[in-house]
Order: sequence, then structure tokens, then C-alpha cells
Amino acid sequence: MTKPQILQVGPYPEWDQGPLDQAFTMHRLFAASDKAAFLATVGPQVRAIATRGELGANAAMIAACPLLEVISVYGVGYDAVDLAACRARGIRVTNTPDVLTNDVADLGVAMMLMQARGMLGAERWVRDGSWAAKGLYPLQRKVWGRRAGILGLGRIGQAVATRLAGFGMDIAYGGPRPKDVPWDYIADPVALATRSDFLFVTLAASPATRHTVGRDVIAALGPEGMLINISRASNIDEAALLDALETGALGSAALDVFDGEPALNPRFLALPNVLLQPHHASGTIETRKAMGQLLRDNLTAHFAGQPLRTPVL
Ligand code: 8YV
Repeated sequence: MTKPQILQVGPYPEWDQGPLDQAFTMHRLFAASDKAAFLATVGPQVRAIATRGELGANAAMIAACPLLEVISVYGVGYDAVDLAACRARGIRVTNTPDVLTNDVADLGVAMMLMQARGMLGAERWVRDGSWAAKGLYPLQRKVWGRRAGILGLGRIGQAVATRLAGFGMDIAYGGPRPKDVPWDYIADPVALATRSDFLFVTLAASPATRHTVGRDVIAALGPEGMLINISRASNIDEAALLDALETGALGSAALDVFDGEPALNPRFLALPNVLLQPHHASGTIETRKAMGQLLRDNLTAHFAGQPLRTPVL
């Protein structure tokens, strides 16, 4: 039997690439020097696209694949997949929820602790001899017992809240609707930011959530506040965020995602009050293996005519 042909948008670790190559004929778009020409050549043969959360599959890619049946996303976020184009053609879409929830929450909470306690600067203080030369490190702000807001109480938001409860934090959350949880629901993002020392953004990104954290929310969080983003850059008005960090209208931020990543706005690099991470919240060996397995399981199920493991569409 001939193997199904798949367009592979980005690279995967070796432990995923091997099994993918065994089961399917993988066409590596990311390795092509002329991507348009590559797409024009292989597009007419492919029945699936394997992609990554942040890379997705755009309208041109989908249009170049007339036999396309399914798009399998290695990531929980599928905002970079053109869902309208998929719906119009009956193309199925899958993602990798659940397996990455705890890692993403861990990184968000770690970023909060690292920023609030000034751990990067403290490490430099030891390494550059300041401890011996100047004495005690400048005092930082406490985390435990303070007020946390979580914008988007889905799987990841709930995992963040559970962790923060362990720090005795005063937790409230926002999002489209209240949930059956022991934390306060505050629908208005500005009101949520006003009562928060730390505001976590864990919204599943879509055109509807674009710039939910705008100038008004950032101003409400204020000069003592910290914004933590482990979702997508599009949820935040990045120009407003940069302005507020530069002027001190916002105290600090901890970010795992950026507009135009990995080429982030150079203004970020000049800021002392932002912690920058390379979109690696799900980046542990254990979780990435589980994500790769789920991506393959969805493709295998589709081509075997079985129900998809984790369908989006
Ligand atoms: C990436 C993500 O998919 O889950 C998501 O939505 O953005 C991440 O897990 C991951 O970095 C692999 O590219």
C-alpha cells in the first residue's frame, strides 16, 4: 500500500520524525529553499498537513493542496490554521490538548516567580562579584498572598490557578463565562486587571480575543503590576505593552510569545523590566514526546478511517 503523502510545515524532534517517515511520505516544506515552488510541486499530492501550533497552515498552503483531508497540529493553539478555509472544504483539524497543560502552567508560574523575586539579576549579582563588593541584593516584591488575575480559565488557566492557590494567592479570573470553580469571576478585563498584582493571559487565541489586553487593561494593571503571557502574542496589544513598559506605566512583564516571533521587536531587548522566553512553555522532553505521539495518532486514525483522537473540526 502506498503511504499517505503529508506536507510537513516545520521540523520535529528525531523521535517524531523517524516514526512519521516510516508511516507516511513526509514533504519537508521548512527545508525547501523555494517554498512556493516546493508547494506547487508537492501540494497536488498531499492528503494531510502536519504543522506546529505557532506555524499553522495558511490559506495559500491549503489552497495549494486540492486533495487535503486533514491538518494535524502539534500544539494546543490552532489560531494559525485558517479554519474558515478548512470548513469551506470539509478539511478536518486536530490539535494536542491536555498533554501540555501542566508544563505550560509550570512555565507561567516560574516566570512570575523569577520576575517578582528578581532572580536573573540576583544570579548576575553573585556571578559578577557584586555580592562580595556591594553586599545585599536589592529587595524584591513578594508573591505569596498577593492578587492574581487569570484571563481565560480553560485547561491551562485552571492549571495556573491551582498552582497559585498553593501560594495562598487571592485569585480571580476572566473569560467568556463563569465556571464552577472556587475563584471570583470578573468578566471585564479592565476590572480584572485593576484588582490584580499579577495578570496571566491564558486565552485560547482567535480573531475574537485579539488585543483583549489593550492599553486600558495594561494601564489598569499599573506601575506595580506584572503581565505574564503564555498564550499567544495576538491576545495583547504589543505596541501598547512596549510603551507601558518603557514609561513605567506597567511594572513588568514575563513573555513566552511575541508578534512576528522568533524575530521579536528589538525594543524588548532594551527593557530591564521584561523577562523574555523563546516560546518554550511546552518544551520538555516528556511533553513534546506526548505531543508528537498525539499528532501521529490523529493522522493514523484519520487514514485508518477511525475517529480522530482530539478533533478541533
Ligand atoms: C508549540 C504551542 O506548538 O501548544 C501550542 O499552542 O504554541 C506550542 O506548544 C510548540 O512550541 C511546538 O512548536
